[in-house]
Amino acid sequence: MTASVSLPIIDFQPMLDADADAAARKAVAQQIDAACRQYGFFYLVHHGIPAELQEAMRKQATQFFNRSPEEKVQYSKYGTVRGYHNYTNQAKLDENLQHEVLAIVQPLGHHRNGRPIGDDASTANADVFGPLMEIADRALRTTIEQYRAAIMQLGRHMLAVIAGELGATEFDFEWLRDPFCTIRMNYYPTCEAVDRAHEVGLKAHTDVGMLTFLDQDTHVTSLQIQVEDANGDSTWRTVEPVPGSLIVNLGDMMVPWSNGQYRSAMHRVIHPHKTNRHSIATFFDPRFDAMVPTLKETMPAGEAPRYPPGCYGDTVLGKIKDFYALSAKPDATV
Ligand SMILES: O=C(O)CCC(=O)C(=O)O
Repeated sequence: MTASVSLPIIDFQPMLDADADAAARKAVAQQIDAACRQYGFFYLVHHGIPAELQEAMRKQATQFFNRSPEEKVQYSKYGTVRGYHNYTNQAKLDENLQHEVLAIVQPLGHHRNGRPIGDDASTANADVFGPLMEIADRALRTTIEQYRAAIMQLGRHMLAVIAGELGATEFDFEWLRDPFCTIRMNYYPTCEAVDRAHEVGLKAHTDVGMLTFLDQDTHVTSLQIQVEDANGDSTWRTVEPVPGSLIVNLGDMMVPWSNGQYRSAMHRVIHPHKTNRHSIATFFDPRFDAMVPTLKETMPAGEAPRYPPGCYGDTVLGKIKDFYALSAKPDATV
């Protein structure tokens, strides 16, 4: 059995409380900074996302995955990131462990008759992201929109805290204007409900962007992260659910931004359980075409950054096909 990791449980309340004293805020910022260095993962409690909104989002996810296969497949944009994917039926299973996903890529903000309007980076790369997704179900759509807005606000706040801890005195990053957001609603069926020749789960990966906020079911332990010991050797450890928390993890762009001080940790899901599991991963990422520089305060005087500046969108496009093992139409040879 895989041993579990004791990730720090960080209480964000002082950051949300106008009356909290400076010492309490500093203590929170220091805990976040230490967790970013050691694990690239931590639990966040009293994060300010209303419990009713989290509950509404979970309810929408559960209702969606409970729909019939015929209904869910209406949300498929085969061969692209956006929409519904059922890796349980996928021929090329080695590419990804068995699970189902509803991937919601922005834009979400403006709709007419349930259809998104407007243009952005994802529509400019529609061959990868897929055509804009119509979410006719009003409750699903509005819950996603509210949840996304709340997490984006938390993302900006968290990044400002982290930047301050890295020495930045100002937080108005050009590359963070119009952050790119994807939400992945994940569903892991029971191991009995699927072909036993394959494992239920999600393959090992790092996230591409800045910060991911993960809401996971609390009745089962399936998430694992790679931790490094003092010799630099890596081991997989399970992440026990902590009720009321969001898990925050750092994406790849945080490494060059912090000049290599922070970790973007590999993680995966192994779900050999007789009960199903839901999780909702929300990615708070830079503007799609932004070049994310190294934060100048992280560079010792006279030294160059350890990493060349990377364009977020190019990095995503490069990584996407590997990660998603994009689903082909069921009758196609994969
Ligand atoms: O289901 C989980 O706990 C992890 C989800 C995840 O890593 C992802 O959707 O990228």
